[in-house]
Parts: sequence; structure tokens; C-alpha cells
Amino acid sequence: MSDASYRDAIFSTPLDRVAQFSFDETVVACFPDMIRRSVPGYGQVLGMLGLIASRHLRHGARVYDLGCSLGAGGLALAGALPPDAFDYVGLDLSPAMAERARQTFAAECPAHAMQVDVADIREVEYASAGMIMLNFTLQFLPPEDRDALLARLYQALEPGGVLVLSEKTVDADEYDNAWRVERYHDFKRANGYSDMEISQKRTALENVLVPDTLEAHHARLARVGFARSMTWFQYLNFASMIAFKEG
Ligand code: GEK
Repeated sequence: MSDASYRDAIFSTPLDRVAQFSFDETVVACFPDMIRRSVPGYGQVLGMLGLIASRHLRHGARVYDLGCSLGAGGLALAGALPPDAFDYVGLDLSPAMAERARQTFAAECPAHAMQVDVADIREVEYASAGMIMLNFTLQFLPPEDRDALLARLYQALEPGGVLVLSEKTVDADEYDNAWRVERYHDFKRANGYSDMEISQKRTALENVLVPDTLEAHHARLARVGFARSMTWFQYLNFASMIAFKEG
């Protein structure tokens, strides 16, 4: 991304009251830095989105990117596919994110059809799509809303379409989970976050980011209709799955 990006220091000062995490202007400014340093495998997942689209996307099909933030998923596809290969629709609840995504697409891939709307992904009427990306977004929805959204996405997918679902996950086994979370904190420390930043972000995300187990994800995908889903990527407690609608 060519936009100037600021270093994420949101949780580097002691706060009297740690605010709940929200995607406001402060977060937007440092978002690319934050997500790279705090989501293991973020870059690898993005890189594969283009390759997955090259293999699975019907030429000219619509692609939804739900919770598109600054549009990294759209940029990944535009970098891998020609302008007539797909119509991109990015959706995000945050007007600040959506505006920056629009500016980035206009600057980086002006020939591609890139639309960005401010919307709650739970309330959108989805048109038919060849590929739907939920890249680290479902985890922010209240757990009770997740089935209904995925059921609607399954309905919106064309036969042969794919859903890519990337998430922070939790392990059912408490020892496995503790190991993964501790190594994740090591990963953040190695990427320059202090213990205070790590613990304050953790508090801010409590009740905002509620992770599921991989088993719960695959069970949900099966429940809403997907005959086949698999985990194609995992790095500590972050994973990406792909679900196939029968063609
Ligand atoms: C990327 N996919 O860079 N409706 C719409 N958007 C929402 C909703 C909702 N109900 N809830 C949260 N969001 C991106 C990264 S970030 C992940 C996704 C992270 C949006 C929220 O505004 C934010 O932009 C995004 O989901 C999650 O590949 O920050 O860890």
C-alpha cells in the first residue's frame, strides 16, 4: 500500500480505563502496521487470496470482501487478476476504513471495478457471487449472529463458488490453547510490542473479538450447507479456511 502508515502505539501508554477496541480514525492511521505485527500469517493469507481466485473464480464474477478495512484483500486480487476478471464489492462498518480503501483502489488499481460500501455485513442483501472473503472479520460479530450470516453467504454463492474464512481461533484443549496464546504473545513481543501493549490490547478485545475453535467453524460451515471445507493455513492461533459450494 502506498499510503503513509503510522506505527501502532495505541496501547503503549497506561490508560486509566482501557477503552473497548473500535475501528475509528486512530486505528485507521496505523492499521497496516498493526495488522502485520499482530496477525501471524496475514501477508501469506493475502498473497494466497489472489492464487485462490485465479483457480476458482469464474471470469467476471462478483467478489465480496466483508470487513474489507483498507482493502488489502481487494488489492491482492487486483494484483493477481486483470481488470475484467471480477467485480469487487468491499463492505465495512467503519466509514474511515471505507474512505481510505476507496482512495487506495483509485490510486493503485484504477482500471479494476472496485466498489466499497459502508454497511453492516449482517444487514446487506447479497447478490450472487463467485468468491466471498471474510478475512479476520467474522470474529468481531456476536457469536449468535454468525450462523445467520454464513447461511446467507452460502445462498449468495454461485455453484462452484468459494468462501475464504480467516480467523483468530481458540483451542478446545486448555493446554494447547495456553501454549498457542503464549507463543502468540512471544510473536507480538518479537514484533516490537511491549508487555503492557499486549495486555492492554487483550483487555480491549475482550468481548469484542470472540474466537471459535476450528472444529466449531467447520461444523458451522457444514450446518449452513457447505458440503466441503478445509483449513488451508494455520499459524499459531490464526487460521484460514476455504469452503466450497458444489458446482
Ligand atoms: C484485511 N479484512 O485487511 N459489518 C461490517 N464490517 C465490520 C463489522 C460489521 N458488522 N464488524 C466489524 N467490521 C481485513 C481485516 S479487520 C481485522 C479485517 C482486525 C469490520 C471492522 O470495521 C474492521 O475494518 C474489520 O471488520 C476487521 O484483510 O482488525 O483484526
